[in-house]
Amino acid sequence: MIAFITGATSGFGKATAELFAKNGYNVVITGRRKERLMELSAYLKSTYKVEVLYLNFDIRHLKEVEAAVNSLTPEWKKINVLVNNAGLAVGLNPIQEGVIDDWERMIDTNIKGLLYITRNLAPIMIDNGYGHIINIGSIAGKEVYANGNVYCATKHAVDALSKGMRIDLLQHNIKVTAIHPGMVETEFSIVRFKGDEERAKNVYKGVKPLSADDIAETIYWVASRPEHVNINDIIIMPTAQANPTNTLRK
Ligand code: NDP
Ligand code: 8X3
Repeated sequence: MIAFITGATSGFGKATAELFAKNGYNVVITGRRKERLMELSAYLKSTYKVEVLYLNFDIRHLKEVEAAVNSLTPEWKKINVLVNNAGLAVGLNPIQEGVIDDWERMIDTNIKGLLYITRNLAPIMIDNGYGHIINIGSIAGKEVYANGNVYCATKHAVDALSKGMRIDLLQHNIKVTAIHPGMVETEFSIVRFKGDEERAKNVYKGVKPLSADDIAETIYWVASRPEHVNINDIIIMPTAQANPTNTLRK
């Protein structure tokens, strides 16, 4: 069994790669930070005795995505599960003060990057006659909060694309699931606040957020349902969070 996980250098992606490896999957791990991919690859191989392929590329660049997918050998093309996880929020500004470069990074990564990967891997799954695409959306793809504007729009796009993919891939025996987490403590807020670790920590102050392992377990659970069962859509939140703006802080 093979799982192809984008954005495996940190957060959900890294935890998911480990959980699939622990369960005997060979894994393809991707991301821009090569050192981290190399470290994770060595760790997974030695700890779980599975095969690991790391592909170091920027998901925003179509040519890099194509080259990475074209480098897969026939054995590595037998992908059972694709986790479209790579993504980010950058900035938290009202629309009238939005930073165009931040918007482009989010749109290029969360929407176009996810599309580039899917466009290149779905035909391989179709040829194989099986596959499961698990898209990581967000509660920001179900609701909108102040200053979340463009990030929320990109995750609403992931929600819509997941529904569209499910229809288009139905005839090809390919499952499509979308998972929409609330607050999870990873490097997400550090990236959103451009390295301001203090501001990032404040996001989780007084709250017990979800962990990357909570999301990995959800992804693995979804992927391990019987052949005839598909989980279409999941919203998963910390107990202390009702929606993006109502959080119980102690
Ligand atoms: P992290 O910042 O910890 O991880 C993000 C991952 O995405 C990294 O591995 C990063 O790798 C990769 N990535 C980002 N940009 C690119 C790119 N251009 N090319 C390739 N890989 C890229 O965040 P999370 O684990 O929290 O986030 C994972 C997903 O979950 C994202 O889609 C995020 O929007 C979503 N999400 C997060 C929530 C949270 O509260 N944490 C809640 C809901 C959804 P590298 O930098 O090495 O390229
Ligand atoms: C991350 C969760 O609420 O910060 O997608 O948008 S939120």
